[in-house]
Amino acid sequence: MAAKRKPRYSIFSLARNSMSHHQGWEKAWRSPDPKPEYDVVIVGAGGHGLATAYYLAKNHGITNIAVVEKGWLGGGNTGRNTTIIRSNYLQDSSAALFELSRSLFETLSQELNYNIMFSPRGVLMLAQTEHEKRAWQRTHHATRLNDIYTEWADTKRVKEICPIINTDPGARFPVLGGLWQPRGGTARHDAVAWGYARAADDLGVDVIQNCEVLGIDREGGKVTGVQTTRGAIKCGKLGIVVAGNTTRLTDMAGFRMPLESVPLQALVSEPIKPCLDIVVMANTVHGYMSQSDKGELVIGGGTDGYNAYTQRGSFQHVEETVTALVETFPIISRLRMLRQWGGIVDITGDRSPIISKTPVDGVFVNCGWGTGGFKATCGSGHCFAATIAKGEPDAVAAPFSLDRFSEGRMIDESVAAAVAH
Ligand code: FAD
Ligand code: PYC
Repeated sequence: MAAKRKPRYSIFSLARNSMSHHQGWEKAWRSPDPKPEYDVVIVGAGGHGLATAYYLAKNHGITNIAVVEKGWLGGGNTGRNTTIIRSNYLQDSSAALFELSRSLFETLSQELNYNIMFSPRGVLMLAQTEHEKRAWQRTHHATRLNDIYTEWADTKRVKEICPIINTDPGARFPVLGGLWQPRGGTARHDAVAWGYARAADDLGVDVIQNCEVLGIDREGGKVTGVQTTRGAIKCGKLGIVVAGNTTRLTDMAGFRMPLESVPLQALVSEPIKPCLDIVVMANTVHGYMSQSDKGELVIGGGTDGYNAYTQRGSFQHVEETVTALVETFPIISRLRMLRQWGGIVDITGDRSPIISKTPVDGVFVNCGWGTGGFKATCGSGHCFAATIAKGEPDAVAAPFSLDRFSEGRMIDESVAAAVAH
């Protein structure tokens, strides 16, 4: 169902505004000052925080919500990722979560009345060692049992799907096949944040940028509010959705998290004519690629091997990634790289996220998405909203609680995480 909103522009107003340097264009969302008190405060206006606020308002009728953001909305990992969407995970609980999200992406433009440019162009995970082949074949069987459509592609089929791949059997890492998910793909990352922000704003949610949380107030083991750069805000419930900054926030609330924060980086090449119409991931050699609508090759590699908050990546990673990809895609060997950037990702021991209540009554966390949470934005928001509204995790979120680390109930997705870390 589309979010309830009045049409803002007619064909005439669009024509008039195109001549007037956009004067008089209505803002897509308001910029309110914080109110003294809200039912729910969400920290972090990335895709996950904004989606959570939207589903809280739409599915649970809770609209007295503030989403507070220290910078600009979508300026964290949401605006820094390489936009890959897939649900080819091994464990049943992950398959349920990531497939819920992938399927919500299919209709998200209609739901939000905002073009998020979902492009189900297909995602191919290459197998370049015998061991990797077995791991992906196992995942293929698991996804089929979970009713998620994937195919096992042999080398000939890989070449058909992706003609620019070097399938020479004499290569150092020969292509032995691949796991193909035709309904995976990409979406425009910042449009996802903007679409959720506008739809949440329409439902009465206050999205407050330039508002950093500096402290978390508690009384008798229960949250009472937050201290921010724009003053104190009281709240009944608090959702922490800040990706690589999670442990900084949970330190403020007085409990520890099983997370590490490390940089992950990506880069784009100069634009070239269309040559790659799928997403391809080569995990043994640590590189993956897709082609943007502008023609740039969007490329990423593994995480840096140290903790940091720099939102950059190390230079040797650029070199390693490109060197590795040139072996499998010789066509890119003469391309110049245009720019490179990084984000800080929060990684759990089992490479699965945390969607959970916490030791502080009224505080909920949504984190640990590591290198792979963009694809989960819709599903994560959907089930985190239910968890906050009901005070207990819903069926999809339940396996991802914090308790699993003390109970030893790991959800091992180190192969599906696909990016080495
Ligand atoms: P974010 O978008 O980071 O939002 C958190 C927000 O919290 C930020 O805007 C931040 O400013 C704010 N914040 C932090 N501290 C405070 C505070 N004290 N007060 C107020 N606000 C605060 N995933 C995929 O599925 N596919 C991919 O292809 C993919 N590629 C990636 C490539 C790179 C280079 C990187 C870095 C990540 C990639 N990811 C990918 C992972 C994905 O980007 C993240 O998992 C996802 O975007 C996390 O979204 P989020 O909303 O939780 O976090
Ligand atoms: O989760 O598919 C993914 C991914 C690709 C690159 C970074 N994360």
